[in-house]
Amino acid sequence: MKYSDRYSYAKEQYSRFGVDVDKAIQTLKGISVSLHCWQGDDVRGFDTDPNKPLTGGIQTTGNYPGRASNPDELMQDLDEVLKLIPGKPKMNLHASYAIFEDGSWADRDKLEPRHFKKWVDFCKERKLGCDFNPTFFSHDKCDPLTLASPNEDTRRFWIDHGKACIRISSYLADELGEKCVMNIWTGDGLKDVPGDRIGPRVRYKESIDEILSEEYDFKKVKPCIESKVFGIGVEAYTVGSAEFALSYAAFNKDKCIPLMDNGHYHPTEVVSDKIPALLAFFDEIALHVTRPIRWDSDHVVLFDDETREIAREIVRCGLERVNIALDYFDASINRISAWVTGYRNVQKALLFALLQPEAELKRLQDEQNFTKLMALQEQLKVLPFGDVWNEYLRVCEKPADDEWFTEVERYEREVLSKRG
Ligand code: RNT
Ligand code: ZN
Repeated sequence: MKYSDRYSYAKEQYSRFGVDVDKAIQTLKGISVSLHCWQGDDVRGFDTDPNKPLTGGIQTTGNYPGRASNPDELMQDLDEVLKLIPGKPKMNLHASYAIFEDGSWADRDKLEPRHFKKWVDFCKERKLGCDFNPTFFSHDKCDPLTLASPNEDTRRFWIDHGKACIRISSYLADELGEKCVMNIWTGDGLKDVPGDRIGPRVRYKESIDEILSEEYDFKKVKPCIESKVFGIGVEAYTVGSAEFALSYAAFNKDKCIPLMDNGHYHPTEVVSDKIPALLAFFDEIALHVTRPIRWDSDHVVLFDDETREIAREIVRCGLERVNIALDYFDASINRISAWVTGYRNVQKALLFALLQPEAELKRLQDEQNFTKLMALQEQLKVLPFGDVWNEYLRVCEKPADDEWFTEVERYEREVLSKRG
């Protein structure tokens, strides 16, 4: 069957359920999804010794060759990724990716917008917005706590880092003309049974208060508070737990928004269900989309049930209310492929969600016709989705699923395998 015939057939199938396929494709083209720079170099960054251990309870595993080890390599890899992903990507940087030109190194409490000038140029040339993250890990000043530290000197250093990052986020938003989502996450916690649980939390709260006292326009800079259940080495106690982070965001709605990472909950909890729970109270939220296997393992995002369900809730609750970012790091496979696979799968999940006859499903639920609700949802799963996905890629002028991998193989041969 000819390609265009396949698409016409798919369109017809979806229209039987009242779904406008062309409209879904147009909508998807405009949904911004943040591409995390840290997949390219195993979260090492450029501001300190790249061989130091990754701290904060997160971990990359694997030693696949070709890791980017300087700004030029990382940007070159990002360009390769940008060639292969459809949609509207936005960059997502960590403060540790500051670029120091002419030996002008600055510690994290002293970072300035100019240290991100090269990234701004990179984004401008590619018409990308940019999100940002203070980096509260992999640094000598983690004692090992940061914003929750009982040591005033440590805490001050990290507050100053947070404030510097607000200024950098404002700069990114102004320069690029798109809002900058700035996520506050620390790995602060304890390995074993605490002697004091409230002290660190009060200090953490006061530290965030101070960071957010830095001036910024909340329409342009969106500070987020990311919660977590536990990390490696901090199994017994996490300062920024779910209740802490949510309460902070709820009590400071005019200054920040909550961020949920779907690797940061107990394994039977699902973020898809938490999205509408939060959106009953918050105007806006942010997400880190990842894939946890038994723990916050940050595997590459797949086109799986929960990713689809997360996408469906984003679409149902309002695309403009959810800031979507990727957050995973796999060092055991080709890193370009990891980036591309995850990004394309989030796009796929969003397309799948946009192709659901949501009004009809809602009506069946409200009429308590649960029998048909189940039957219909099962029917929808096997509609010719792949043909719509192919059409989307064609419209975006991006390689089909059976084309992009050959390009990644070429890049590995010609570029990655030559890196020292
Ligand atoms: C860690 C958090 C955090 C980091 C990134 C690098 O568990 O998910 O968001 O992954 O900031
Ligand atoms: Zn995260």
